[in-house]
Amino acid sequence: MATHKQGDVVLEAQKSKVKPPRMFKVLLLNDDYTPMDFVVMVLQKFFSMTREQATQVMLKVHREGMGVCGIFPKDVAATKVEQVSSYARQHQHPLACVMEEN
Ligand code: TYC
Repeated sequence: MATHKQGDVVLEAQKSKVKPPRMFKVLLLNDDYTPMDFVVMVLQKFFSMTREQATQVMLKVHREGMGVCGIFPKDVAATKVEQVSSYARQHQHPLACVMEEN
């Protein structure tokens, strides 16, 4: 806000202080042991994918070594990584899930 000579008050545009949140990719890594069906199930369960979407992502990971499950704010990404890792451990599969800043 600036006050001019005549006492007029002028409202000046303020620079926005709101920054977009840092976003993180959640990635699945390939391995030789986790069954394909299990990976598809994980993608449906924790990333709300359809069976068709989940199959595409699983095959990409299988062929290319890694693939993106989704992009989320830091706390959400960390929760997904923990949920997937814990679920894979419970089922004794070596499936690895990691996050990296987008
Ligand atoms: N490579 C595994 C197999 O041949 C399948 C697999 C896909 C494992 C994706 C992990 O993140 C993964 N059974």
